[in-house]
Amino acid sequence: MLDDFEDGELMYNNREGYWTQWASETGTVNRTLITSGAPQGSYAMQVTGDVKGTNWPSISVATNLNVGNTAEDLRNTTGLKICMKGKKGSGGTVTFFIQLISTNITDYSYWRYSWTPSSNWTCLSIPWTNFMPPAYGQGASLKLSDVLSCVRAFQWAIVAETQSCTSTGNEWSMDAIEVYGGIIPSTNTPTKTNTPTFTRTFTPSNTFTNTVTHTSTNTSPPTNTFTNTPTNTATQ
Ligand SMILES: [Ca+2]
Repeated sequence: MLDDFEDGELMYNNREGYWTQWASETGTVNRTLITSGAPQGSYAMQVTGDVKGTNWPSISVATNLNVGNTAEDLRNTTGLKICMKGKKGSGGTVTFFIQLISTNITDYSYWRYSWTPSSNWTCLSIPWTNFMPPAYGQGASLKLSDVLSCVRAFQWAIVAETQSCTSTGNEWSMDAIEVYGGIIPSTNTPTKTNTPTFTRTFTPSNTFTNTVTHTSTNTSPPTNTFTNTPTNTATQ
């Protein structure tokens, strides 16, 4: 189980990977602990936010696979299990993506699974084969096995479908996040010891500098061909 939120905090997943969040331009993003109605156990996480801006705005949260924030080989696993519910904001058009953050992609053209928000909790087993490359960038030229060989984090992104967008009141709740079909091998051996060098003194905040550039060529409605160029400078 990567994270089920049963420890009642939203800073680290169960493998001590760090959760991050960011919002581009004038958007906002927050994550809060759900304490009732969770589909698994007592707690879940809710992400809320506004996607606002004039240059293909987006908001997201992400969780690193391990404490060292190193890439891991997921080729021997099958996919991602997760329970979700959500609601698109009003006032603009957005898409909800689960993205595989792999270290062999540096232009943000990550492989992604497009999720249609459901107002009721829905638990899915999403095979990696349901993740698709964007039509541009490095991701478009890779194979799924290339991506799976070096996954560093999972990201949940709410992305504008228009260059200028004001989508307010987006909600994305999640619980019971788990890689299934195998055990995640820590091939890169995170340097976690019995004396971890981090302390749990972080507070969640939007302490990132983001520069998102989307270049869209809407050749067909289901094909969102844009380019994300976030420059995230995490301040911990
Ligand atoms: Ca839970």
